[in-house]
Amino acid sequence: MELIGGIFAVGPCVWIPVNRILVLSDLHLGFEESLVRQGVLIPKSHWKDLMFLLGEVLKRTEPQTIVVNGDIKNEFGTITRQEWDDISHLIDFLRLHCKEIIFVKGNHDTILKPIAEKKGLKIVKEFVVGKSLILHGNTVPESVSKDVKNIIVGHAHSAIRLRQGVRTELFKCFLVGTWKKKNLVVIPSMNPLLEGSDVLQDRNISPFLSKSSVEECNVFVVDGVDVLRFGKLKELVE
Ligand SMILES: [Mn+2]
Repeated sequence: MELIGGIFAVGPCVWIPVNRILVLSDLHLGFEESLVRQGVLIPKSHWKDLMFLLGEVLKRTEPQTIVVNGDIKNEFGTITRQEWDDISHLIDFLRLHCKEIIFVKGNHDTILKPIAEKKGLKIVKEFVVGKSLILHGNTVPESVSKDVKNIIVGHAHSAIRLRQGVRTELFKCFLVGTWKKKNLVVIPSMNPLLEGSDVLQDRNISPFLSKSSVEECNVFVVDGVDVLRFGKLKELVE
């Protein structure tokens, strides 16, 4: 599904075919451990679900470069054994499917450095490809080059609650709008356990979006590897 000129969505990931770049965001590995510590029961299939989804996305895209756009891990400050193993496993898996992996730093990634060093991976603040700037998106940049036409961010964990008969369900979604006259693409979280924040309830999910600019965003709903166009957020409000 094309989100905006040359930028596609495959599952919860952004795919830029001309550069063979796949962008995924907000894996929040270790999130299930923190839930377990809080006494929340979760399905054990979580890791399998994530790897299956990632496998499907990789099969459809065959990227040259994979950009992990921030918040690969969940906890601030410490790293648990589980997180270390998961991240290590994930990097090895991604490496089998691309030539290059780039970590863009997120606000939860304070101690990602030792992992990146061990795996010989670079951590960057932002990544420019063609006319697109990829960054985590917890803060807005002070200045952006005139050559940049598209800004691709994560961090917001964008989702939307949809009604199906009497039931409602939260779906991950992309938001496509504008920020300072540039195209803005907000990527949802890749973590299957972390559906996200409902944009119909919370208009302040990203520092790149004001209450009025979020209303103008086009919503693209993610259902597994499929992505559906839902039109503008303000038209979905009723
Ligand atoms: Mn974040």
